[in-house]
Order: sequence, then C-alpha cells, then structure tokens
Amino acid sequence: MRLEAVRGDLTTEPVDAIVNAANSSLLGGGGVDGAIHAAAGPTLLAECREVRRTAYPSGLPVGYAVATGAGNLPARWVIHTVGPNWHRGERDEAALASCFTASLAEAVRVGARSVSFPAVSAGVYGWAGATVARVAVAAVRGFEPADAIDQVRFVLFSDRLHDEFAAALRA
Ligand code: AR6
Repeated sequence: MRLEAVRGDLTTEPVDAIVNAANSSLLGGGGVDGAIHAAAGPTLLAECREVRRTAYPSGLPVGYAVATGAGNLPARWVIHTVGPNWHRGERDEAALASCFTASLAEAVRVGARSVSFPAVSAGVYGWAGATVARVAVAAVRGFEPADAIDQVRFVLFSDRLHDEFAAALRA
C-alpha cells in the first residue's frame, strides 16, 4: 500500500473511491460533504436516502462507513464516514481511527484499490489537524489486509493541513 499527502480537491480525484466526511444523516452538509454532493449531482443524494431507508434508518453512527456510487465524479464510489465532533465532546481517537479503517474495509468490500481521504473531523467538527493526521496515518498503516489496497491519498485543502499530514507520514 502506497501512502501520500497532496494539496488538492477531493472532488477531482481520479481514484476508485473518495471518502466523504459526512454527518450521521447522510443527507449532505457543508465542507467537503457539500462539495462532493454538488459535484456528484442528485443521484448521490438519492443513493444516500436509500442507504438511510434500508441499512441505517437512524443514521450512520460515528466511526462507521458506507459506500455508494459517485454520480458525476471521476471516482467510482463515495465512501461516507462520520467523524467524531470535538465540539460535542466526541474526543476519542479510536472513533476517529475507526473512520479510516472502516472506510478502507468498505473499499475492500466494493473492490476499490485506490482511495482518497480528506482530513475527517478537521473542519466543522473541530479536531486539530495534527491530531487527525497522526491518527489517520497510524490507522491506515495498521489496516489489514494491507495488500487489498494499492494506494491511499490524503487530499488536503490547505497548506497547513498538507504540512501536518506530510509530517505524520515522515514520522
Ligand atoms: N477537498 C478536500 N478537502 C476539503 C474540500 C475538498 N473539496 N472541502 C473542504 N475540505 P469538513 P468535518 C476540507 O468540515 O470536520 C459537513 O457539514 C476542510 O478544509 O468538511 O468532518 C458534514 O455534513 C477540512 O480540512 O468535515 C458534517 O456535518 C476537511 O475537509 C461536518 O461538516 C474536513 O472538514 C463534518 O465535519
């Protein structure tokens, strides 16, 4: 498994799957979630509604992940995960790590071999970027079966976050 951190926009990633930093409702929001839904078009929301109706009627729990199609995006799948919200007192690093491992498990389940992640919980949900970087890199490095995934990219929206992920990858 190759890992890298790049400065960029998740919605243009030419990988098998991109991960969405969603909320439990799966019905959209701001940040990267809003950008993904805007770029993917209405079929993404329709698929999310179907996931809610069938698999997760009371919402996707924190630390879980679920895949849908990707609408008009270059990626083939969107894997939706819900990060812990620091502002609500959700400060368990294991829950954040679970977002990354559950997303990779979901990638393996659908057959995605290249996956791009945002800095889950580092925006609206208020976690420090350096903490997210450390937890994310450790979780991805510890993922099994590692040989089921070829490439993981952390796609960061700011220079600061990019530097924090690059430092975590060097550690
Ligand atoms: N590509 C890559 N990263 C992006 C993009 C993009 N196009 N747009 C924003 N980011 P956030 P959270 C970065 O707030 O903290 C939503 O409303 C952003 O700069 O998107 O997990 C959901 O619906 C930040 O570094 O996710 C939830 O309600 C990172 O993505 C809530 O926000 C994550 O920030 C989830 O909050």
